[in-house]
Amino acid sequence: MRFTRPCVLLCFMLVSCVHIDPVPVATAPGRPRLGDGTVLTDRGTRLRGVYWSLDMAGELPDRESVREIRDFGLNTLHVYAERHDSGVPAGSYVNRMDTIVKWCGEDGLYCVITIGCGGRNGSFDLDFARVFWNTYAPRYKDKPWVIYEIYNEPYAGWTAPYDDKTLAMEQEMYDLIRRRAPRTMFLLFSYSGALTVTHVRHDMDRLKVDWTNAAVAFHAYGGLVDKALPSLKAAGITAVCTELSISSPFSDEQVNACSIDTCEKNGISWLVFMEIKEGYLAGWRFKKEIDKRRLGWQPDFGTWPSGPSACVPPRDLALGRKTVVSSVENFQGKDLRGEYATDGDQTTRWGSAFAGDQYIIVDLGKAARFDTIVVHWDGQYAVEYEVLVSDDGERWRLIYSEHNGNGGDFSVYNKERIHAAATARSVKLFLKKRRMQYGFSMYELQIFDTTEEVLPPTGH
Ligand SMILES: [Ca+2]
Repeated sequence: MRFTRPCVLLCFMLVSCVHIDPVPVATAPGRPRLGDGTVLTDRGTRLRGVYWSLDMAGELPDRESVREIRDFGLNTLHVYAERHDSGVPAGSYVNRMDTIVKWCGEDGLYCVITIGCGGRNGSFDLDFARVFWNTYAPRYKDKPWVIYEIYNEPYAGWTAPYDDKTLAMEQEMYDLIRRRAPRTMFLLFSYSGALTVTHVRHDMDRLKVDWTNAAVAFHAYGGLVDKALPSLKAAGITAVCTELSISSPFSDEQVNACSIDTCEKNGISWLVFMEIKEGYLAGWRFKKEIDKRRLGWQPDFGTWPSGPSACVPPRDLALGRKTVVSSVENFQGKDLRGEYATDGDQTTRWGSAFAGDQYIIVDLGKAARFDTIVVHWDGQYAVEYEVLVSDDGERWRLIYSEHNGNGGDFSVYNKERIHAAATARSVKLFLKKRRMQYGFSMYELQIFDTTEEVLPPTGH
């Protein structure tokens, strides 16, 4: 077709005025499938994603935040659609959920939909779940890019095996979803804690489920996936990590890069517990952390990040350093020595005498800058403590006080992150008040400089 000159001019003016998106238009993904022990895209690649919490305030993400997901090597949006503890009836956000599903399709993204728990993780509401899945299961049954995840962390035991009541809920929701969305891929359990093959098998065997288009969801907290994933794979259990992050030493960065590395090396699809907000994926957190830890994978869209994954963990300045403590508990004939808190072994611990006012001092060998201390407590954490530093081991200066410690939400993660910055040679935790009558006890005391640049690896 030939254009007349005015038409060409008009077209030129229009094009000049509108924003031109440089990313090619995506097509909606087809049905995911199982393969290699995980859920794969229709192209055979792994799911990799981030999340949006519609459940918390009922707000849509901004359109651009969804669109930019694929610019960061990702292909999935994990949506906590609604929650049972908000007083908002199930199904209330259906119009907003429609919008998110539509955007995902337009952007070539998979969309994993689940029920959030708000502030009540470790519980579920059966009536809420019934209404929720009766609303949503049929609604997106013909949207092949939508995946259903029955319920986020529904059980306060956090890991397998679940109790009878929770398994009954999983079974009922499985039956409901299968009936109303026969072809939709979906995920069960959403375990939070450490997994063992025996316990996961126990739960799987208790349910009547066709595992040819369903898989086990788990969350990779505490570095526990390192051991669990190879054994799950070896046992032929198909699994997807639907959250990883918070137990990173740098928990507020919400990217546990080394857990991503573990998932990549084991060929498991993964979703980071990192909300999409303007700028999060770009300069501020995701990209920075992935680059810093030298992670890579073959992205579905674009060219970042590329290359093999080779996670460089944060450097623990306390690891293997001389450690002095005020007292040592003898537990079942064995001394729980101070050095066990800095040996890098999560199974060994320091335990103090059964009294308040105890200390642990780590000599870093030379003056070093740090800004983060991570304590991996045993059940007996300090409610009140101080952090002091010294350059000569004699004169101490206070850099941090805690009067209401909770072990860092001990019941779930048992890691307490302390924001305490200094440049000094020795670090002392003066533990004043105990949670219970026993001694203070910690598995590991780690000290980090989160601003430290990761140097390129030398050699091979
Ligand atoms: Ca230890």
